[in-house]
Amino acid sequence: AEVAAGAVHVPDWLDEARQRDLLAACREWARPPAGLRTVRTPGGGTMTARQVCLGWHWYPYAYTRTVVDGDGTPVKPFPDWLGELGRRAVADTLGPDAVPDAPYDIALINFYDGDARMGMHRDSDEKSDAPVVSLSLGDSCVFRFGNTRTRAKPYTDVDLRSGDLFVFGGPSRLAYHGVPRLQPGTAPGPLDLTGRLNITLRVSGL
Ligand code: MD5
Ligand code: FE
Repeated sequence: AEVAAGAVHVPDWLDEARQRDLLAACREWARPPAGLRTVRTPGGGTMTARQVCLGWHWYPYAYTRTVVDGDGTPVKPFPDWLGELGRRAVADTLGPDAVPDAPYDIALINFYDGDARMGMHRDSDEKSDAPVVSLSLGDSCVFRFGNTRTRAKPYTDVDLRSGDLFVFGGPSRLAYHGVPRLQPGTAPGPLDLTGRLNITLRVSGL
Protein backbone atom coordinates (compact mmCIF):
# COMPACT_ATOMS: atom_id res chain seq x y z
CA ALA A 1 0.00 0.00 0.00
CA GLU A 2 1.29 3.48 -0.88
CA VAL A 3 0.77 5.54 2.30
CA ALA A 4 2.10 8.73 0.67
CA ALA A 5 4.17 9.55 -2.42
CA GLY A 6 7.25 7.32 -2.24
CA ALA A 7 6.17 5.66 1.04
CA VAL A 8 5.16 2.03 0.46
CA HIS A 9 4.13 -0.52 3.11
CA VAL A 10 4.25 -4.23 2.23
CA PRO A 11 2.84 -6.47 4.98
CA ASP A 12 4.51 -9.89 5.31
CA TRP A 13 7.34 -9.18 2.87
CA LEU A 14 9.64 -11.50 4.84
CA ASP A 15 8.44 -15.08 5.21
CA GLU A 16 8.86 -16.87 8.52
CA ALA A 17 12.18 -18.50 7.59
CA ARG A 18 13.70 -15.15 6.54
CA GLN A 19 12.43 -13.49 9.71
CA ARG A 20 14.09 -16.22 11.75
CA ASP A 21 17.39 -15.84 9.85
CA LEU A 22 17.36 -12.05 10.17
CA LEU A 23 16.61 -12.27 13.90
CA ALA A 24 19.50 -14.71 14.37
CA ALA A 25 21.81 -12.27 12.56
CA CYS A 26 20.58 -9.38 14.75
CA ARG A 27 21.32 -11.40 17.88
CA GLU A 28 24.92 -11.84 16.72
CA TRP A 29 25.30 -8.15 15.83
CA ALA A 30 23.91 -7.17 19.23
CA ARG A 31 26.84 -8.82 21.03
CA PRO A 32 29.86 -6.80 22.11
CA PRO A 33 32.17 -5.34 20.95
CA ALA A 34 30.26 -2.58 19.12
CA GLY A 35 27.02 -4.26 20.23
CA LEU A 36 23.63 -3.01 21.39
CA ARG A 37 23.89 0.31 23.21
CA THR A 38 21.81 3.02 24.80
CA VAL A 39 21.82 6.26 22.81
CA ARG A 40 22.10 9.56 24.65
CA THR A 41 21.08 12.79 22.95
CA PRO A 42 23.10 16.02 23.29
CA GLY A 43 20.25 17.58 25.25
CA GLY A 44 20.74 15.02 28.05
CA GLY A 45 17.92 12.71 26.97
CA THR A 46 18.08 8.93 26.63
CA MET A 47 16.50 7.06 23.76
CA THR A 48 14.29 4.24 24.98
CA ALA A 49 14.96 2.06 21.94
CA ARG A 50 18.47 0.57 22.12
CA GLN A 51 20.54 0.38 18.94
CA VAL A 52 23.32 -1.39 17.10
CA CYS A 53 24.82 -0.10 13.85
CA LEU A 54 26.53 -1.80 10.88
CA GLY A 55 28.80 -0.08 8.35
CA TRP A 56 28.62 3.37 9.89
CA HIS A 57 27.90 4.23 13.52
CA TRP A 58 25.11 6.73 14.12
CA TYR A 59 25.26 9.01 17.11
CA PRO A 60 23.14 12.10 17.50
CA TYR A 61 23.57 13.58 14.91
CA ALA A 62 26.36 12.25 12.68
CA TYR A 63 28.04 9.08 11.36
CA THR A 64 31.45 7.71 12.39
CA ARG A 65 33.46 4.50 11.82
CA THR A 66 33.87 3.77 15.52
CA VAL A 67 31.46 3.60 18.43
CA VAL A 68 32.45 7.04 19.73
CA ASP A 69 29.64 7.15 22.29
CA GLY A 70 30.03 3.52 23.41
CA ASP A 71 32.98 1.12 23.70
CA GLY A 72 35.08 2.99 21.11
CA THR A 73 35.59 -0.09 18.94
CA PRO A 74 35.24 -0.22 15.12
CA VAL A 75 31.68 -0.51 13.85
CA LYS A 76 30.76 -3.97 12.56
CA PRO A 77 30.86 -4.43 8.77
CA PHE A 78 27.75 -4.05 6.63
CA PRO A 79 27.32 -7.40 4.81
CA ASP A 80 26.74 -7.53 1.03
CA TRP A 81 23.68 -9.78 1.41
CA LEU A 82 21.96 -7.08 3.46
CA GLY A 83 22.59 -4.52 0.73
CA GLU A 84 21.12 -6.91 -1.83
CA LEU A 85 18.03 -7.29 0.36
CA GLY A 86 17.72 -3.47 0.43
CA ARG A 87 17.97 -3.16 -3.35
CA ARG A 88 15.36 -5.89 -3.82
CA ALA A 89 13.07 -4.08 -1.36
CA VAL A 90 13.31 -0.84 -3.36
CA ALA A 91 12.81 -2.60 -6.70
CA ASP A 92 9.72 -4.43 -5.35
CA THR A 93 8.10 -1.24 -4.03
CA LEU A 94 9.26 1.78 -6.04
CA GLY A 95 10.45 -0.04 -9.16
CA PRO A 96 13.88 -0.83 -10.63
CA ASP A 97 14.55 2.81 -11.60
CA ALA A 98 14.39 3.83 -7.93
CA VAL A 99 17.22 1.49 -6.88
CA PRO A 100 20.13 3.76 -5.98
CA ASP A 101 23.45 3.58 -7.85
CA ALA A 102 25.38 3.80 -4.59
CA PRO A 103 25.38 0.67 -2.44
CA TYR A 104 23.46 0.43 0.82
CA ASP A 105 26.17 0.77 3.47
CA ILE A 106 24.42 1.52 6.79
CA ALA A 107 22.11 -0.61 8.92
CA LEU A 108 20.60 0.85 12.08
CA ILE A 109 18.94 -1.82 14.19
CA ASN A 110 16.60 -0.55 16.90
CA PHE A 111 15.41 -2.80 19.70
CA TYR A 112 12.19 -1.82 21.48
CA ASP A 113 10.99 -3.50 24.64
CA GLY A 114 8.75 -2.54 27.55
CA ASP A 115 7.65 1.06 27.12
CA ALA A 116 10.24 1.91 24.45
CA ARG A 117 9.09 4.47 21.89
CA MET A 118 10.55 6.81 19.31
CA GLY A 119 9.54 10.46 19.17
CA MET A 120 8.67 12.21 15.93
CA HIS A 121 11.82 13.10 13.97
CA ARG A 122 13.29 13.26 10.49
CA ASP A 123 16.28 11.24 9.26
CA SER A 124 18.54 13.86 7.71
CA ASP A 125 22.07 12.75 8.70
CA GLU A 126 22.63 10.76 5.49
CA LYS A 127 24.23 12.65 2.60
CA SER A 128 22.18 10.74 0.03
CA ASP A 129 18.53 10.90 -0.96
CA ALA A 130 18.36 7.12 -1.56
CA PRO A 131 15.22 5.48 -0.13
CA VAL A 132 15.36 4.14 3.44
CA VAL A 133 14.31 0.49 3.76
CA SER A 134 12.67 -0.57 7.05
CA LEU A 135 12.08 -4.17 8.17
CA SER A 136 10.18 -5.10 11.32
CA LEU A 137 10.50 -8.23 13.50
CA GLY A 138 8.72 -9.34 16.67
CA ASP A 139 5.98 -7.37 18.39
CA SER A 140 3.74 -5.11 16.31
CA CYS A 141 3.89 -1.37 16.83
CA VAL A 142 2.01 1.74 15.90
CA PHE A 143 4.15 3.58 13.36
CA ARG A 144 3.27 7.25 12.87
CA PHE A 145 3.98 8.57 9.39
CA GLY A 146 3.78 12.34 9.33
CA ASN A 147 4.46 15.16 6.91
CA THR A 148 7.58 17.04 5.86
CA ARG A 149 6.80 20.32 7.64
CA THR A 150 5.91 19.62 11.26
CA ARG A 151 5.98 16.92 13.97
CA ALA A 152 2.28 17.55 14.49
CA LYS A 153 -0.75 16.54 12.43
CA PRO A 154 -1.52 15.59 9.76
CA TYR A 155 -0.14 12.08 10.22
CA THR A 156 -1.24 8.52 9.49
CA ASP A 157 -0.89 5.68 12.01
CA VAL A 158 0.01 2.32 10.51
CA ASP A 159 0.38 -1.01 12.33
CA LEU A 160 3.77 -2.53 11.54
CA ARG A 161 3.94 -6.27 12.15
CA SER A 162 6.68 -8.87 12.11
CA GLY A 163 7.86 -9.41 8.54
CA ASP A 164 6.60 -6.07 7.21
CA LEU A 165 8.60 -3.92 4.80
CA PHE A 166 8.29 -0.14 4.60
CA VAL A 167 10.23 1.89 2.03
CA PHE A 168 10.58 5.67 2.30
CA GLY A 169 11.69 7.31 -0.92
CA GLY A 170 11.11 10.46 -2.95
CA PRO A 171 9.16 13.14 -1.10
CA SER A 172 8.67 10.81 1.91
CA ARG A 173 12.39 10.44 2.59
CA LEU A 174 12.34 13.51 4.84
CA ALA A 175 8.92 13.09 6.43
CA TYR A 176 8.55 13.21 10.21
CA HIS A 177 7.87 9.80 11.74
CA GLY A 178 7.94 7.96 15.05
CA VAL A 179 6.82 4.93 17.03
CA PRO A 180 4.29 6.03 19.68
CA ARG A 181 3.80 2.53 21.12
CA LEU A 182 4.34 -1.20 20.92
CA GLN A 183 1.68 -3.87 21.06
CA PRO A 184 3.25 -6.25 23.58
CA GLY A 185 2.78 -9.98 23.14
CA THR A 186 1.97 -9.78 19.41
CA ALA A 187 5.21 -11.32 18.08
CA PRO A 188 4.68 -14.54 16.10
CA GLY A 189 5.23 -17.51 18.42
CA PRO A 190 7.90 -19.30 16.35
CA LEU A 191 10.15 -16.22 16.42
CA ASP A 192 10.71 -16.34 20.20
CA LEU A 193 11.23 -12.58 20.52
CA THR A 194 9.94 -10.38 23.33
CA GLY A 195 9.85 -6.82 22.00
CA ARG A 196 10.39 -5.41 18.53
CA LEU A 197 13.36 -5.08 16.22
CA ASN A 198 13.48 -2.61 13.36
CA ILE A 199 16.26 -2.78 10.78
CA THR A 200 16.74 0.25 8.54
CA LEU A 201 19.02 0.12 5.50
CA ARG A 202 20.46 3.41 4.27
CA VAL A 203 22.96 4.87 1.84
CA SER A 204 25.44 7.10 3.69
CA GLY A 205 26.58 9.19 0.72
CA LEU A 206 29.93 9.32 2.58
C1 MD5 B 1 11.68 2.25 13.62
N1 MD5 B 1 13.29 3.83 12.82
O1 MD5 B 1 10.62 1.65 13.52
C2 MD5 B 1 11.93 3.38 12.66
C3 MD5 B 1 11.70 2.88 11.28
C4 MD5 B 1 15.05 5.47 12.83
C5 MD5 B 1 13.61 5.12 12.76
O2 MD5 B 1 12.81 6.00 12.60
O3 MD5 B 1 15.38 6.61 12.53
O4 MD5 B 1 15.87 4.58 13.13
S1 MD5 B 1 12.48 3.82 9.96
C6 MD5 B 1 11.32 4.97 9.53
C7 MD5 B 1 11.66 6.02 8.50
C8 MD5 B 1 12.91 6.23 7.95
C9 MD5 B 1 13.09 7.24 6.99
C10 MD5 B 1 12.04 8.04 6.59
C11 MD5 B 1 10.81 7.80 7.18
C12 MD5 B 1 10.61 6.82 8.12
N2 MD5 B 1 9.70 8.56 6.82
O5 MD5 B 1 9.80 9.40 5.91
O6 MD5 B 1 8.64 8.39 7.45
O7 MD5 B 1 12.55 2.00 14.49
FE1 FE C 1 13.80 7.65 11.70
